[in-house]
Amino acid sequence: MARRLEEEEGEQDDSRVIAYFDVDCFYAQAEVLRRPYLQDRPVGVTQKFLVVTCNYVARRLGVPKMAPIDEAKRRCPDLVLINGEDLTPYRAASKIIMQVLSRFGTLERRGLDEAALDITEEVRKRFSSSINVNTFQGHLVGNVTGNAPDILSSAEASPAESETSGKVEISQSREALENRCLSLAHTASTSAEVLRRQGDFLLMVGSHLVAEMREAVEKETGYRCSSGIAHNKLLAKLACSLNKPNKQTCILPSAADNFLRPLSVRKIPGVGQRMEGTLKEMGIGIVEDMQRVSVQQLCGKFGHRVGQFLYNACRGIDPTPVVDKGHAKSLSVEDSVRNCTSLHQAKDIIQSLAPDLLARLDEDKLETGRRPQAFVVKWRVQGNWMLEHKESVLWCEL
Ligand code: TTP
Ligand code: MG
Repeated sequence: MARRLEEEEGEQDDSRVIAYFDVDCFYAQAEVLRRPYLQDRPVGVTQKFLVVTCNYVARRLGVPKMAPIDEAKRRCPDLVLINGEDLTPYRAASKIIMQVLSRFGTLERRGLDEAALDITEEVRKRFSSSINVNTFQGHLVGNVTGNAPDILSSAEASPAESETSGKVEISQSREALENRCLSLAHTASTSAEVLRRQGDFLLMVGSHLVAEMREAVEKETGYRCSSGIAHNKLLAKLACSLNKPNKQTCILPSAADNFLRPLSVRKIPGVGQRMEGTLKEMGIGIVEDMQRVSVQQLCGKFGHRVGQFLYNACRGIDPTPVVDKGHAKSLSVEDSVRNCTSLHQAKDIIQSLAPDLLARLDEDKLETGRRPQAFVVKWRVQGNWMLEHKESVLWCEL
């Protein structure tokens, strides 16, 4: 059993180039783009009593994301607040941003302002044609040192360095990198084997392409985003959040373990507050602690799927492919309410949500020709927060 589980972690394919994109302060950026005079002012976007996000001017003045409005105003009295409860403009912006990105590779949407892209094919094309080695851009996790021929194989950060000097501005080592790239490009053009083994180098070329993609997004849509580049989705997502806003970071496979080990388990995508608590009870606070736990223990505690995911994730392993899931299978609208104890109140809530849903169904029909088959109402009750639902097949066309 143990053997089978560990085998499931799969072969690490270091030859992929995965880019992860996250739009900077998305809703706030959308609002500022519509009102350029707010460019240099602190701006927060509100939903109910929360500032769900704010621009980086506001963040520098001490306003965090998801702050209660009172608290945000206390920290930054000049904060300009804009109501962001109508998501229509954000959905529209998301669509055009994703359209630009999808020109460069297979795109998997991960929410309104995030996407993972497999850009391996485009990188390989550039790799075997001409590469402008003078235009490396972004940050690099990995200690780029040594003589030119050894640069990529020695790109490791010690645990102590991983948070600081481990993030090396590529430009600092430009001369050495250029030498290495030139020699590799020369060899690789004649040998597919060299190309396959030089995953690090593919990521470097990927960095170059990602800079171009971010530039295309900004030029064509106005939006700035940050990006991560790595050989899998997990590492690319983690890299993406390392240097924000409007920056990109590449994690080399050889540096991944040292980078991951000191991180809080909470940094692993999918580990929420509840799982963090359970892991704490097991004596697991950071990724390094998790690496010491067997796959059987993790599967015993969290079930096979999640246990196996955690076992892989803490080793920087993520064999999952980037999948273009196409149009969403369902459309939903939701809201949280303080008080809903009667059928009458429930009807009012559904009526207030319906116009947005109907507008989106019409838009979806124009794009895909689909009409909905079923209508589902889901709700959570304060206290146990368990999701309950009732489903009904639609008897008429909406
Ligand atoms: P995020 O990408 O988490 O945040 P952000 O884009 O505002 O900022 P960052 O630069 O750190 O990426 O979320 C995207 C948008 O989703 C955000 O602008 C507002 C919205 N949002 C909510 O409405 N509620 C939430 O709980 C979160 C996390 C985000
Ligand atoms: Mg974002």
